[in-house]
Amino acid sequence: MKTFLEEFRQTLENAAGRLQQLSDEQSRISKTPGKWSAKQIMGHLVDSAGNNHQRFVRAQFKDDLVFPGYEQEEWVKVQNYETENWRELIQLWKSYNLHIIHVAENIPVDILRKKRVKHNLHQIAWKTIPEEEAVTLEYFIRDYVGHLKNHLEQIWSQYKI
Ligand code: NI
Repeated sequence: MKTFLEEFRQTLENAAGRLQQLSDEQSRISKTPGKWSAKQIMGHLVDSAGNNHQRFVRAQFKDDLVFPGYEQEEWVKVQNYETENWRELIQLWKSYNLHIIHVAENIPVDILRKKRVKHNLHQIAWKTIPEEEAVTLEYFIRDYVGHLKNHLEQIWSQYKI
């Protein structure tokens, strides 16, 4: 987990630099009609960070991994991410994730690895796990990072940066 989090920190640093290559105007405009722009994708990743930060803390005070989902498309819409300042959005995303790394580093290994029989990762995970299969908090954290990286890939391929 330690190496994994170190690599995640590197991903954040590299991605933040790469994202800065886009201007405020470029990041506002989607290259694929009907798909999220870079600003909207980063906004979605801020929403994901906020929700998952809560989950990673709360998971330490209970036995299950059952958490509320959130209406992802609606969240992006009502927050009007396309009018937010691009550089500040990148900064917020990076800082929030650095804090999540800090949170994850402070979770005792027995809690990370504890088998959770009751969960709803068949609904809220990026790579879902069947309801009848036990899961761990470590899996859920890795899944969170997988989702984040997947959306970064979307930006790289959409904007050719
Ligand atoms: Ni997503």
